[in-house]
Amino acid sequence: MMQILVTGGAGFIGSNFVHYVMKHSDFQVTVVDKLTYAGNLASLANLPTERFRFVQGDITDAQLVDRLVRTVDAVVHYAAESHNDNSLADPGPFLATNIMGTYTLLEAVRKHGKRFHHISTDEVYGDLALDDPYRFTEHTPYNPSSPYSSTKAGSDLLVRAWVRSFGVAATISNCSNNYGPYQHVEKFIPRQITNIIDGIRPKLYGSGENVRDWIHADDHSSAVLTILEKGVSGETYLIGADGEHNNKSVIEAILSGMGKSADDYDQVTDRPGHDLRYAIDSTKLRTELGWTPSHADFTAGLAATIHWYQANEDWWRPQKTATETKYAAAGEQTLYPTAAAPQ
Ligand code: NAD
Ligand code: TDX
Repeated sequence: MMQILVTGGAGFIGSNFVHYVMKHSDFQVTVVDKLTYAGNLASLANLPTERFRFVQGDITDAQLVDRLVRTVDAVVHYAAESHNDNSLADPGPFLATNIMGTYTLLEAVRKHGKRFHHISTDEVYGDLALDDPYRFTEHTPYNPSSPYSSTKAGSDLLVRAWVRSFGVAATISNCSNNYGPYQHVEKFIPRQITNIIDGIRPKLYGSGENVRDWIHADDHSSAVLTILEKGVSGETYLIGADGEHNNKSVIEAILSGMGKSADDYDQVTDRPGHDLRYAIDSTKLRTELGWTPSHADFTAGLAATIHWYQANEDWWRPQKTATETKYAAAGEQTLYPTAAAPQ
């Protein structure tokens, strides 16, 4: 029975992965998580104690990391500072966790000869034109735009160097935008759903023509489990589910799905350096490892996600006011109230 260490397992995608692994494998799971503003123990409630344990700690703590890595067969590394807007306001924590944290883990897996899987993002490739016929592949050159994506790119390169120079058995996956339960209310989809619940108009950055390639968190989890079990050491796999939608259409779909007028949102200050379009070609993962997504219907997935936030207000309510206060303090301003704005 495999024992795995999941870093960042109290965050959005890490907690979804832990639930997925509990259901679809017999692995024993240890989560190490610092419980930053983004970590939430409530996302890991009711897991079987005989297969799951939680350790609060920082992945830059070399002694702790060494002690934990020694006891497992493999490390799945999700922990990161993950929000682009925060990285524009204060890049420091992104360098500490994303770069130094990954370095600390790599040194421990090198010392103890353990398998490592590194979770990364399609943002390392920069962005695409709206009409570009090509999507990102494993061969696309790195070209990150933000402090967040540049630290993720740096961490990917560290993993590659530890494979080549020290023979560490590691794989990397770069995934597109995830949605689903347990996502922090600072992120695009949960922010709009919880705004509407609170009677606040959704906030669209700039024109909203920006495209994201949406994948359900469960499909990300099934891909990572597949790579962990069948992936070839030293290889990178792109994870995506052909879910391209522009932000404007997603806001309209959320409003309609919650019984509101589709134009009842505000256009607000655009994100500096805002990437225009991400799109993943996941042919390698599908053909070489036989993975397929099972949540292909974005409309159905979005409806289930809206329902989850409506049913789990206790989970997100404690973060909501602080998150909106942070956006206001960062200078977010309404540019063009749409037709339905109150006069
Ligand atoms: P998240 O912000 O929801 O969760 C991050 C978790 O890491 C939190 O629980 C936090 O407490 C923990 N953490 C932060 N710093 C830590 C430290 N120094 N030591 C230990 N724990 C620490 O992020 P997420 O959206 O779940 O993203 C998880 C991973 O997936 C990240 O590596 C991110 O780059 C990657 N990713 C995210 C997406 C997406 O759409 N959200 C897409 C592709 C890849
Ligand atoms: O209120 C908003 N209004 C808005 O229009 C917010 C919070 C965002 N946006 C836009 C910006 C992006 O074009 O929506 C899109 C998605 O924004 P985020 O949820 O902040 O995600 P993004 O910046 O695309 O990055 C996400 O996907 C890749 C994750 O946060 C990263 O961790 C992951 O690497």
